[in-house]
Formats: sequence, C-alpha cells, structure tokens
Amino acid sequence: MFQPEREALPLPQLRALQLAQLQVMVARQYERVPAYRAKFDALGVRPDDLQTLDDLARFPLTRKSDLRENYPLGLLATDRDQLRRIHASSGTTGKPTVVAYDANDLNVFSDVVARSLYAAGGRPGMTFHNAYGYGLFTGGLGTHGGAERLGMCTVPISGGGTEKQVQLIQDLEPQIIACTPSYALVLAEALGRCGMRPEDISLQYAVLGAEPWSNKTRTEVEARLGVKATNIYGLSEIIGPGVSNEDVSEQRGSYLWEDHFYPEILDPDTGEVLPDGEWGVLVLSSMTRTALPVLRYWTGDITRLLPAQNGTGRTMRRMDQIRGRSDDLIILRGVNVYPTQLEAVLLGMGQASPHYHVILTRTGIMDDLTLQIEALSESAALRQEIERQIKAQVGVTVRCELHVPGSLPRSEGGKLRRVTDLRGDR
Ligand code: DLL
Repeated sequence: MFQPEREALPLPQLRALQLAQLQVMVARQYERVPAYRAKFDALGVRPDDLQTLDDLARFPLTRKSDLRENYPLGLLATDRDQLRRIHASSGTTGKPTVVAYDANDLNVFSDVVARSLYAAGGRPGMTFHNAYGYGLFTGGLGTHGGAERLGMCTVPISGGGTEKQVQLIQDLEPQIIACTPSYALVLAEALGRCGMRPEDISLQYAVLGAEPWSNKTRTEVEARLGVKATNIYGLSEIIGPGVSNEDVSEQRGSYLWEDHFYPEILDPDTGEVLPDGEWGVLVLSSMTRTALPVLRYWTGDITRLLPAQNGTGRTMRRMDQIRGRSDDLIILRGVNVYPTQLEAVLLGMGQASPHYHVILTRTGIMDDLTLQIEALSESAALRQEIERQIKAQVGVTVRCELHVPGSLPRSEGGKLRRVTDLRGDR
C-alpha cells in the first residue's frame, strides 16, 4: 500500500473519520457557498442535522446542472486567489463544467492517484508512459502528479500520435502505461505492426479508465501488450482520475479511497439509498476538497459497492465495473458527448426535423457514431455540412445518415431512447 495508515484504517475509525469530515464539509458549504445554503434551506436541513452517516440521506444532491448553472466558479468555497489549477469536462450545452483546485486539493489529488498507481503495480523508480490527454481534461495532469508523488519517472506523451508513442515505448522501455482501454488496443496493434511481440514489449502494467470497458477488453489488452491491466475510475467533479483503482493482484473491483470520497448508491428512479451489493447510481461527496467540494454528487454511473477483500490488507470498499450510465452520456473514443449536443448543432442549422437517432457501432477496435436524421431536403452537401459542424462544435467525428421525414422512431409516451448501442460486450 502507498499509505497503509489510511488505506487499512480499521472500519470503526474510518466511519468516524468520514462523519467528522462530512460535518466539517457541510458546515463550510452552508457558510461559504450561497447556492448550497439555498439548497439546504429549501430542504429544511442544517449542518448540525448531520449526526450519523445515515443522516446524509436528508441532504441535497449535487448534479451536473448545479455546476452548469453556477458556471464558471459560483460554487467555490474558497477565495479565488487560493486557486492553483482549473480543469474542465465537456457539458451538454457547449459550456464546459469547470472545476477548481487549491493547494490542498492538488495534494489530495496526487495522493489518491499515487495510491491508485501503486495498486495498479507501479513502484518508485519505474518509468510511466502517460498517454492520457494533458490539458483541461483531468486525465493527463492528474495521473502525472500521482506518478511523480509515487516516485516514478513520467513520460508526459499525452494522447494521440501513435507512431511517436510506439517509438518512445521502444526506446524508453517504460514498465507502466496509463491510457483509455480503447487506446491501449490501438497501441497494441501499432506495436504489433512494428514486429513487437508481447514478450518484447517492456510494459508490465496498464492503468485503464475514463470510459467503460469490460473484462473482454482486459483480456485482449493483457494478451497483446503483455501486461496486467487494472481499472482506474474517476470524474472531474470529484477530483479526476484516482477515485478508485483495482489492485493488480485481484483485478476484481476498484478500491474506493473512502477517506476522501464518501460513496453512496442510490436507486436511479426513487433516489433512495441502497444497501451495499445492490446496483444503482454512484453518488460521491468529496469530503476533503476545499476549493470546490461537492456534496452527494450524482455521477450518473451505475455500479455497486462491495466489501474489501482480505488479501491486500485494505479496509475500504470496492466498486464494481461501471455497468452504464443513468443518463445518456456517450463516451466516444474518450470524448464525452451528449446526444443533446448533437441535437443542438442539428437544430441550429434548421434543415432537419427534431427527430434523430444515434447508432453506436464498433469496427475492429474503434467506436463509430452514426447520426440518423430526417432531412427536409435530400442533399449530400447538407450531410457533409452537418458532419463538419459537429466536428467543429462538439469535437467528434460522426457519420450522418439522411432519412425521409417520419421514418425515425418517435416517443411512445415514455422516455425515447435516442441511442442504440450496437457495440456489444466490450
Ligand atoms: O474521465 C477522469 C479520468 C481520467 C478517469 C483518466 C480515469 C482515467 P471526466 O472526463 O469528468 O473524468 O469523465 C467522467 O467518465 O462519470 C464515467 O462515466 C466515465 N469513467 C471514468 N472512468 C471510468 C471507468 C475522467 N474506469 C466520467 N470506467 C465518469 C467506466 C469511467 N467509466
């Protein structure tokens, strides 16, 4: 373990720590963040109503819309001059969700990522090939800080530029790589094309996340790269990568760093808190963050909580692989896309009906998005213009397909499923 005094904290002490930290957090939010105070008041709760962990269920949830409504920094709980970094993730309206870190938050970030990378097999002295994107996305800089804290030598290659990645893997001989699972497959294929067999590749460990993936992908990555692959989970609103990570000796469920992030599982329809072991939406409170702490953040990710396994000595609970999302966020080659973003572009152009459908497919190892629309006039130029606008405004390459008006699925009273995912078990 990287921090055994925290990771193996006896459960009664861990629960007491969580309660104490949550009490400080809600008091601070009530005092410093008008939007939280308004939410507390609307529900008739006060910070001192939090006497046990079960009382948390009475407190308000935070949703992505709260961050959007308070764009860019309306939920800050600290003074602006205390900030040391900004990250952002794409939102539904074109405006990103902005998250902010002070010095304490960056310290927490590095610690939880260092723990994660240690659990994944990383050790001081190793070389770490970091192919998560650097920039506003939390993946690159987030894992970078943790790798340095752990004492690894980081190669900040960022995403893309596959040929260069292959070259540097051959030349610098890293032991550990971090990237999205889909990109790990792309790299494996490219290394194979250079005549590298798995046993020739220096890599021993892969830390994969930022998008849903399955054990089938794990088996493929492991076989092709000659590594042991673990799952890293996280989200910008809570911190970035490093909310949880599997232990490489088990590869079964990701240890959730519960001394910083308090997890709950809620029924997606009723909002009721569910017991451990049941599937529902993961809700997280970033207890130890100080710049922009979020209380009971509705991640939208469907998972379940599992007890720690005995082998590693950790006491913290694990979370299962993300089974899907309660909303309709699409993660296409690592880029977050909401159908509503496509809709906004489409409708903004005024030449298609509001009825559209998204089909996700997989050719080889790449995900593809086909946007089916009902065009008011049949023209190849329109199709190309929509594809161009979506690339420019949303940042993803899609294929647009024109259909005659009236032919695409309509709502039958309940929710209309805008997305058909034909990618199967990955
Ligand atoms: O994706 C942070 C991250 C970077 C995690 C690098 C892991 C590695 P966001 O861009 O805010 O942050 O996207 C967060 O991505 O709510 C999940 O839906 C999805 N996600 C992240 N990790 C996993 C994972 C980063 N291991 C959203 N499995 C989350 C499945 C994941 N989905």
